Amino acid sequence: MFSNKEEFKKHFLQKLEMMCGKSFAESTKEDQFDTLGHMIREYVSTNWIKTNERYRSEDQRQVYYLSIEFLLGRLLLHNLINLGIDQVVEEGLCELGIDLDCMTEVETDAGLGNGGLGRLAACFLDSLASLGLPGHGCGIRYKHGLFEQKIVEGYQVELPELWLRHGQVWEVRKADFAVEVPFWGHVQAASDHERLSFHHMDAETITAVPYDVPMVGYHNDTVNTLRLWNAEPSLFPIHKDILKYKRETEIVSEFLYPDDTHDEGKILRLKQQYFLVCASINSIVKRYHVKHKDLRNLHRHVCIHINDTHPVLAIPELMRVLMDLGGLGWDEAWEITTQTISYTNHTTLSEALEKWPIRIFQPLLPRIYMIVTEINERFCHLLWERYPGDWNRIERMAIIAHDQVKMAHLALVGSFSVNGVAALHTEILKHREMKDFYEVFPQKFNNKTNGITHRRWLLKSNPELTSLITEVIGDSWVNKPEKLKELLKFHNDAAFLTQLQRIKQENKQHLAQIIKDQSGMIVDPSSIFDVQVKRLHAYKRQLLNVFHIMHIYNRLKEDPHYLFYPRTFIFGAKASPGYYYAKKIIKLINSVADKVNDDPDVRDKLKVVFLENYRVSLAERIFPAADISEQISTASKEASGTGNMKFMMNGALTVGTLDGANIEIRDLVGDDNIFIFGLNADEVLNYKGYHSIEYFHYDKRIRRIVEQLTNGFFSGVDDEFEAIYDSLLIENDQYFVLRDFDSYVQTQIAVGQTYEDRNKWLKMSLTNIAHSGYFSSDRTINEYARDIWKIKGAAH
Ligand code: 26Q
Repeated sequence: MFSNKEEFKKHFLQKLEMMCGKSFAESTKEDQFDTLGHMIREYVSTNWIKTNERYRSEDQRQVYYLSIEFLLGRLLLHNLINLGIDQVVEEGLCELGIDLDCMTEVETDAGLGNGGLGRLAACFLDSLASLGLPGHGCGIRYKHGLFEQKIVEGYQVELPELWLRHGQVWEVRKADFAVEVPFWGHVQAASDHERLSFHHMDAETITAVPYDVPMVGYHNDTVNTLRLWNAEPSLFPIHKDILKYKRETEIVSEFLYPDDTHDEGKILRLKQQYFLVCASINSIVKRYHVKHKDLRNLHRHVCIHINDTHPVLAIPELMRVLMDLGGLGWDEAWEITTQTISYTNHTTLSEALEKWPIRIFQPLLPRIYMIVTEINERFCHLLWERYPGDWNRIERMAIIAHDQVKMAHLALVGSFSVNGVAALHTEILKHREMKDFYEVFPQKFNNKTNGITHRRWLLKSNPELTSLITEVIGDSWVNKPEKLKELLKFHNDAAFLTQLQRIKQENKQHLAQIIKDQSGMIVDPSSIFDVQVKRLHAYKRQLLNVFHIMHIYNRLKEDPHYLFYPRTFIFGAKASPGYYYAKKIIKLINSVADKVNDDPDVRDKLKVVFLENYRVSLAERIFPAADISEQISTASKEASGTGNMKFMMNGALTVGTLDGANIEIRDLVGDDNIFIFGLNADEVLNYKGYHSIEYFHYDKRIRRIVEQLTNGFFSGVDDEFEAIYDSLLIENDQYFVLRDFDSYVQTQIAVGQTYEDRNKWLKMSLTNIAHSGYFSSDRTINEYARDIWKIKGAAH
């Protein structure tokens, strides 16, 4: 249907009139976007059906990736590229007077996620489809994704986000596959045919209706599925108050991570988790039954992967389905469940480990709670046999203890594979955070270093660099990104390095324009673009970056002739709405920006930009334009990071600690092609006797900066930064900001000096691009497929 641009134009115009009831001349940009979107969806339908038929006929093991987040971003250009019709469409539209780039801007990001974990899930779906692997996503169709961020007078303001305005074009509602999800009520035991059975009585049910989104593989005719569940009232509500029931039902898929500081919010979050899990498991089992009768073989045909612990109720839910619906006994059901479920851990921060109070869990999910209790009892029994008398250990490891259900323990016990997301992270899990469990289940633990899809983060976001690479090494790297290494032979090729520089410069000009459009600020594209974009968290240490900027500012004020290569510091970050400290850091960044950008003494050397509403589509503009990638978390705290890989792939150099996947970046490019500073993980984890106050007393630079937080340096905001001040001096700076300050400043001096040797810089940049193929999520997914899921791609 799209084989040439004439055909495309004809179809497009016909479709537009049919869909919108308007002539082309009357149509809006939105009409045109909807038309193209629907054409694409129809175009992929044939292959979508064929892919499903193929999986059924080949009877391949299917993987289901359960995740509470999928941070997809925009899909229009992504789909066009993967289908291989981007050029035909671009040319066809151009002849109609439509600019494809402008059209892509109409689409609102599908922001069904917060950050790394959600974007990883989206990259994985792209790799699964592009490798022709039978892997599908299961998630929630939040009506509102992550909030839209506005900065008003330096403060973050959150606005509700409405992605469905334009997201609807990609989804297909499948009402006939709806699943009933039971909550509340009580469990009745009955004995039939000498077997004890359990019945969930007086439950309130919510209907989960699937909306399927096609996941289009790259040039391979594979179309997998992302199934997003929408919460709707059941047909026969037992409630008298129908409006209340409708409201309580629909809210389950209304917001991503609603506030959990109150019990009401907590119940809602747990409801969401069970809603996702129950709907997904039941639809997986239903699909299994199309071809297979005996549930005893489920694990041979199905793998269910849980993305962190948020979907961990998949374990008791599968037990429930196997026993209560399938009639299997406990031991058989447990064997199958623990061979079906695999689990990825994304954090070692103890505050991020999920625990649910029994008083919330038990009434909401009475049958699931019973099953978790039984899992816990059997597990504690096993521990007792292995460690007789070691009550402390059993108390530490129990799934239920101190009136709480520990979700990570449930995941560790009920899965056959547990993986961390970078080498260091996995080692920390094995030898520290999950040491007790590693001792009992060493065979379960493995590492799968994260990756990113080079199709979105290079092909789509940096078409100029993509063309240059293809020009010099051919296009086989697109399917085998490891081949980017062939670029190393251009290390001494002056003409190639000049091209590389030209492309970076153009990308910086694009970003400068975006900055101007967003804030009115003029930044100089020949300055160093030094970028930190990621969620705002104390452990990610945006504060260290800010302190460095304040230091440079102070230095320039003291000595206007201080030799300093002009820099533009760029930030993008959303803070969780209830995270007070993180919001103060945003205010601080903006206060520093006001101070610095307004000061004629430093104006030509220093600029600070806070880009509002950091999200996938903005990230696609930022990574290609960066010179410096800030990856400065306190060592041992960042599980992996994935932004670090996106920067590297686009030729930015990393300034980073030896944390997460930074270590693997360093191992690949070597110490000469990365700027490493600060304490390492061992030093952080075993630090004895840190007294931040000493750094305040003995380092004049630090004292001055810390005092500036509260001494009126920022006009009109005297007590604004007290919490930051206190975190450093009263709470003893738990993220070692002051401890790493000097090392960071020294390293930044080296960065500035290196940049002045442009040839050297470009070679370093090239080395980074050349080694970035390892971080393609195709490599990561191939490892999951080989080691965990035991699945193979289809031969074409
Ligand atoms: C926990 C308890 C209660 C409610 C919510 C949560 C919660 C929510 C979201 C805990 C964690 C998350 C998200 C974690 C996340 O995004 N982690 C990041 O995952 C990336 C992909 O593996 C890594 O690269 C990052 O290092 C890691 O921070």
